[in-house]
Amino acid sequence: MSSFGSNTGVDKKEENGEREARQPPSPTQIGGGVVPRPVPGEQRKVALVTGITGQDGSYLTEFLLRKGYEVHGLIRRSSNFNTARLDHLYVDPHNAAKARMKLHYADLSDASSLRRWVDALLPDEVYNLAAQSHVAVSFEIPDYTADVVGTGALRLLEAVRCASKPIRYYQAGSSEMFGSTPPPQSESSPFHPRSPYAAAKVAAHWYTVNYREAYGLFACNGILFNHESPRRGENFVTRKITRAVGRIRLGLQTKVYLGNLSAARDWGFAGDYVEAMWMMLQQEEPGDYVVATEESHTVEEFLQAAFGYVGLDWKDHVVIDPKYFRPAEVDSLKGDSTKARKALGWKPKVGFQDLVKMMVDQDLEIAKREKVLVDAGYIDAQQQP
Ligand code: NDP
Ligand code: GDR
Repeated sequence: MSSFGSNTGVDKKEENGEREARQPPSPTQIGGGVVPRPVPGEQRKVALVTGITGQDGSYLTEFLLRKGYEVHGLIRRSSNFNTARLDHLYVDPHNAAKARMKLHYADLSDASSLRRWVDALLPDEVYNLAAQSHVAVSFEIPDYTADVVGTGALRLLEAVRCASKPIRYYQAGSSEMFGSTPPPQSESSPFHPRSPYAAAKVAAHWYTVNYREAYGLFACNGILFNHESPRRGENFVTRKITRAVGRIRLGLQTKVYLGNLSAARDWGFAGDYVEAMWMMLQQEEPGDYVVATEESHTVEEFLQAAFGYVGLDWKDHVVIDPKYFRPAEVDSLKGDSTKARKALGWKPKVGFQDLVKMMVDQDLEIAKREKVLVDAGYIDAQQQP
C-alpha cells in the first residue's frame, strides 16, 4: 500500500478500507427512477457491472445472481434495445422481491454518470467490462476507442476512489496487450500493443495498477485471453464462422468472407472466464492475473473444427477478402495462467472442441428458425452470399 495521500479529503486510513461504510442515504430520484439502496445490515453483496449487455456481462450477471448478489448494470442509450443477452434474467423492478438485476443509463464517456451511480449504489464490487471491444474497428474509430477503453477506465476508477466506502474494482484487461510479444505470455511478459484498442487497454491496465499503488484501492487486472460462446458478437471471427456454418448447412448461404487465417489464438469459454473475474475480487490482496486455456489454435483450425463438425469442408466455402486484414496483426497468443490456477484455484472446464460444438449447435438452431422465415417469405436469404 502506498503512503501517498489523496485529494478526496479523507485520510489514508479510510482509503485503506478501515473506515466504517457510511450509512446509505434514503432512496433518491436519479435518472427518472427510484434508486434502491442496499439495506444496512443486509448480507446480500452488491455488484455494479459496466458492459452488462455484452457477452461477458451476461455470463457474469448470471454467475453473480447465482451467488446471491444484487447486480446493477450500466447500459448506454441505443436507438434499438441492446439488452437481448439479458432478457432471460430480467424481472420488472416493480417486483421488488424478485428483481435482483437492475439496469441504469450511463456511459463510459460520461464521468458524471459513472460517479453518480457509484455514489448512489455504493456497491461492494465494480466490474469494468464496458469497451469498444473490436480490434479491427478500433483502427476505424481510434479516438473513440481510446476514450471509452482507456479514459473510461480512469473515469470509473476515479469514481470508485472518491466513493464513501471501500469498493473492489475489476478491470477487463486483454491478451491483445501482449501484441507482438511471443508466446507463452504471462503476467511478467512485456506489453507490445498492436492496435488502438490494445494500446487503450494497456493504459487502462496501468491506471488500475496506479490507483492500487497510489490510493490503496483493491483493484485487479484480469488479463484474459480470447473467450467465446454462443453469445459472442457476430463480427468476431469464431461467431462469424459458426453463424456461417449454420446457414451454409441449412442452404441459406454458400460463402463466408474472412481475412488472416494463420493468426493463432488461445480460445476459451466465456462462462468459465467470468468466474475468474469474481475469484480475483475475493482474494485477500489485489493482483493481476492471466486467464487462459494454455492451448492455441489458428483461425484455420477453428474453420476445420466448425465445418468438419457438420460434415462440410471449409475450403469449399471460405473466400479471402483483404478488407478483413488488419493494419497490424497479433500473430500468436497462448497464455501461461499458472498464477491464476495456483492462487485462485481457477481452471477452464470447456475445451476447444466442445466450445466449437456448443457454438455450432446453437447457430444451427438459429439457422433452422431463419429457414422457417425464409421459406414462408418473411425474410430474404439472399442478404448473405
Ligand atoms: P462485448 O463487445 O460483447 O461487450 C462490450 C460491452 O461494453 C457492451 O455491453 C457494450 O454495450 C458496452 N459498451 C461499449 N461502449 C460503451 C460505452 N461507451 N459506455 C458504456 N458501455 C459501453 O465485449 P465482451 O463481453 O466480449 O468483453 C467484455 C470486456 O472484456 C471488454 O472490455 C473486452 O474488451 C474485454 N475482453 C474481452 C475478451 C474476449 O475474448 N471476449 C478478452 C479480453 C478482454 P452495447 O451492448 O450497447 O454495445
Ligand atoms: P481478436 O478477435 O482480435 O483476437 O480480439 P477476433 O475474433 O476479431 O479476431 C481473431 C483473429 O481472427 C482474424 N480474422 C478475422 N477476425 C474478424 N473479426 N473477422 C474476420 O473476418 C477475420 N478473418 C480473420 C483476425 O485478424 C484475428 O487475428 C478479441 C476481442 O474480444 C477483444 O476485445 C479481446 O481483447 C481479444 O479477443 C482478446
